[in-house]
Amino acid sequence: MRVILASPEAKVWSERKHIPLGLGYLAAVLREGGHEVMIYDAAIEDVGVEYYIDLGEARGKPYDLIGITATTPLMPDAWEMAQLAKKRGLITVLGGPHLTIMPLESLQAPHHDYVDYVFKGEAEYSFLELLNTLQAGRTPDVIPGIHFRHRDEIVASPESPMIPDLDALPFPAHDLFKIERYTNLQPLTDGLDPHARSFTILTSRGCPYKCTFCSKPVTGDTWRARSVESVVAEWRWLVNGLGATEIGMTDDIWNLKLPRAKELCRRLVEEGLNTVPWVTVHGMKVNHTDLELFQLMKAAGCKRVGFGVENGDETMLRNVIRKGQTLDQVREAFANAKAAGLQTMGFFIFGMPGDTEETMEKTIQLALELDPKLANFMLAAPFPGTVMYDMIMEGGQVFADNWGDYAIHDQKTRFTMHKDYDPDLVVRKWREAYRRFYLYRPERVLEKMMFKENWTNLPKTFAQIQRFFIGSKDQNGHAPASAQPAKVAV
Ligand code: B12
Ligand code: SF4
Repeated sequence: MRVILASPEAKVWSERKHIPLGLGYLAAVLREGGHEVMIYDAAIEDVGVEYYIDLGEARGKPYDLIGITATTPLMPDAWEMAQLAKKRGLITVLGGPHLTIMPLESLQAPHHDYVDYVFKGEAEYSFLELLNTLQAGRTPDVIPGIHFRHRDEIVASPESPMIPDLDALPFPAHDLFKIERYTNLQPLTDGLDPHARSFTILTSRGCPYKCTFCSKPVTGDTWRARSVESVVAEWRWLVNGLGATEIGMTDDIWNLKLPRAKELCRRLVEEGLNTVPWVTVHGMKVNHTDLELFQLMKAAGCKRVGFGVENGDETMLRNVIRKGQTLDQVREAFANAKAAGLQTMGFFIFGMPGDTEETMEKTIQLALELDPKLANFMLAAPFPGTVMYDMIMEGGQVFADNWGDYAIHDQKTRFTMHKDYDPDLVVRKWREAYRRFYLYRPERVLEKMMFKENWTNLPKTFAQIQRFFIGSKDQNGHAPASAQPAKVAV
């Protein structure tokens, strides 16, 4: 079959473009199975997906099916894309994190008019099975994780167990990405290179921790690691075969097993693959690190490490966020990473249930104390299916009424709780954090002024100043009263 695998544009991340790796994995498996695949990522394209659909038609090689990926905030765009494709006669399939949490929603009105199949979970093998079934002219029956309408009923198959042997999967079809259109992975600190050849790599899937805000429906609680040799072989292909200029590790927790993490670094050095800089895009876990790991990472070409710090209050960390780490472990990890010569990034969340002026102040104080190169302050977003969502529903109310509102970098809160929780205060403290970290310290201001991108792209600079330091009328505080109560069904 001829297939388009598509991702809508994540507007909130418009300034940094990452390859949608999940589509790369699906593409690789479908290609091995004999299907013809193109990847369409709206974030880097100048034309809509319909352009390629029409082009295929005009050239006498029409596409048969479109597979669309979506996280929660991308759902409105995913539905729009499915609608466009359906109008042109394609079979439409949806998958990804949001569909894993809420597979039925997209098969109900009004979406069932344009969504044919939905997949829950890791879908490399099951999606291939669907394509083979359709190609053979058969009706799909029981395929792991598949959901579809048959007459007036929804057929829902149980999800398959998570793929146990990740080494058995082919490498993602990195060659199908228009890689020169992606930016470097951390433009906030490095400048936005619009022609970086930045690839991401996944060395493991899953995470055994259970942070209450974290929505990890796809990769789950069981950590599954690829062998070091398999990772090194993919790394070699990226560097020597595809000319990578930067690599980002996107595992949930690549450093869970310290000896394996160290072994990977040693092998990168031995192979001479340490010439291309790499970063940990998502946080490392502080309590699975030591000085030697950071030194080995540095030797292996790593430039920057990120850590999920989340909150500066020990009780919040332990009882509300359930992060499984202490503040001392956070301090130690930052100190060791800096001592090894790595740049650091810290991720902090504002407005978790139970956050007060005092705890948020402690978070700001901790950020100032740790003083990472980049501090990322985020507003808590209650993704459905998380413990945090349940905590809120016990005594509060979610007032985001559109999945598009679930982008965690948008400057508005999305829920309220009992009388001690003040959504407006949360936004004020969040903005204060940015001001105190980036604006009120001369060394930081100087650093920003030396940053070429801030002068060569003034409209963007002003937009960021507005967004992080000032805010606009409709972005301050929570959603308008008309958006309440919650219209979100879980
Ligand atoms: C790297 C990453 C990013 C990168 C790049 C994202 C990109 N372009 O793909 C950046 C930093 C830009 C990013 C941004 C955001 N991210 Co992010 N990100 C990740 C991370 C760590 C890895 C993604 C990945 O490669 N996974 C590995 C692949 C193999 O899995 P997958 O993509 O889910 O694909 C598999 C299945 O889902 C399924 N599948 C996927 N698509 C399709 C399509 C079809 C048709 C089918 C049949 C199957 C299918 O099959 C795939 C293969 O098994 C995940 C955490 C995680 N463990 O997945 C979070 C995660 C996806 N992100 C998340 C969030 C919240 C966001 C943001 C919304 C944050 C924000 N700013 O508000 C944005 C949204 C951006 C977007 N594109 O949607 C959440 C999503 C939760 C949810 N309920 O949707 C996750 C799960 C993190 C978490 N634990 O909370 N993210
Ligand atoms: S450690 Fe990271 S990936 Fe694991 S549950 Fe916590 S936030 Fe999610």
